[in-house]
Amino acid sequence: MKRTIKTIITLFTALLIAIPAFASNESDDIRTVNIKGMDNMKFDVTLIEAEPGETIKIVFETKSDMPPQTMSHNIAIVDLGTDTDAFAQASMSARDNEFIAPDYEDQVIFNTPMLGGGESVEMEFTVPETKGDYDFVCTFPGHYMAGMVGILRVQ
Ligand SMILES: [Cu+2]
Repeated sequence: MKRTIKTIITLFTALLIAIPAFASNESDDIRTVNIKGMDNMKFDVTLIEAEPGETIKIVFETKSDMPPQTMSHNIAIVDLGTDTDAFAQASMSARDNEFIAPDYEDQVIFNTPMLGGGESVEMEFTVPETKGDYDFVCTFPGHYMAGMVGILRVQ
């Protein structure tokens, strides 16, 4: 009887160790895409290639020593057919909504929060099934106009 209890406890302990290990192995299958927003108002990566329906982990970081109200960045990926110029223009004045214009929210398929220097975020994103070139932009005022843009290429 004593041995049975010990066996059960051993099995239970083994299970407790095994479950998190399995879970972490699974998340390792997700491809990580690292992107930084720089002081020159550019992304260090301007082309992300992905497969339709793929899940990717976007790790985004703002590299800056400036105060956040002067230099912050985000990533907003817009759907195919979106007027990216108009979206970026409208978002400049949407400070209360993380600089995402409410009128365009349904055309934003992914966005990070606005991050100041030294801040970073990890977010999973399911790539659309429809192939094409999706624009991604930083919507901090002036940055899109300065060329803070890139393409998510789904093929
Ligand atoms: Cu920016």
